[in-house]
Amino acid sequence: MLDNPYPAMRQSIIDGAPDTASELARQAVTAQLAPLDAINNGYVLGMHDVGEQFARGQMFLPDMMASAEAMRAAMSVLEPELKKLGAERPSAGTVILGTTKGDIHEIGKTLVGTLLTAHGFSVHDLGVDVPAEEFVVKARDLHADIVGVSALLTTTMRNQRGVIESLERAGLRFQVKVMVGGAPVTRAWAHEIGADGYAKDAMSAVALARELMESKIRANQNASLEPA
Ligand code: HCB
Repeated sequence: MLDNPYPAMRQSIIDGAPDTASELARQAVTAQLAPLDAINNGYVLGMHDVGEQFARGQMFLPDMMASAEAMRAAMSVLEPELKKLGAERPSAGTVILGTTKGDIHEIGKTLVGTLLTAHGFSVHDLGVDVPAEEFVVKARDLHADIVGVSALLTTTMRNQRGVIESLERAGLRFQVKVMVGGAPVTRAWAHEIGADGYAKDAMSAVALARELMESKIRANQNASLEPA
């Protein structure tokens, strides 16, 4: 493996080169490099470069798709390594995860799911383009603790509010915490729509999910101490 493999990992995403991306990931696994370091210091930086070049008109949709393919290739090598970390632990909580309706960006949402799994959460990934009602049905059926809603487009962010409103209408809001994320999402937006928290990346999502579980457990304990 290269002394510093991160620039090559980053470049493999910019180049939209799945074979190189997965080969570098395999080398990283063999060299026992922490998978999350490879993701955060290499591949994700490449994704950010791609986004910037696309915004400047220096890259086009097919390039962005090739980059996403390269990212998927790297993740297919690294994800099983990350998930191993969470195997055989008692569940830290049940999380329903999905990208909101109208939005097909999946890489960030999937990474959040992988890291939550790696940290002991039971994650049910609904995929992309998920209608609000589907979040609600799954949350009810699985007695979810947390619903995580991803949105990468300014036009689909408002559907995060729709998920919260649907949970309210179904009478589930008091028992399900909602966390939101995605490139255009901010803490202020999360606050405005009444979400319980915002996470800027996958590791922060794990920390947030733990906090939300603690506050849920505290609320349940307080409720059971109240006189009947
Ligand atoms: Co897409 N796209 N895209 N895209 N895309 C973005 C998002 C732009 C910002 C690029 C740009 O203009 N600079 C832009 C959105 C502009 C806007 O609305 N403000 C954009 C656009 C415009 C579009 C199309 C409309 C282009 C077109 O068709 N003309 C189109 C929309 C399709 C649709 O969804 N209906 C489109 C399509 C695509 C693909 C298909 C080519 C591809 C996605 C492939 C796939 O996911 N299978 C794609 C990609 C790859 C991107 C960029 C380059 C990268 C996204 C990514 O994977 N980032 C992106 C540029 C960018 O975001 N800077 C660009 C890496 C991951 C790791 O980060 O932010 O997704 P993340 O997730 C983080 C974080 O947000 C947080 O944790 C994650 C992990 O660290 N998080 C959560 C995410 N969800 C969370 C949920 C939680 O509960 C908690 C935390």
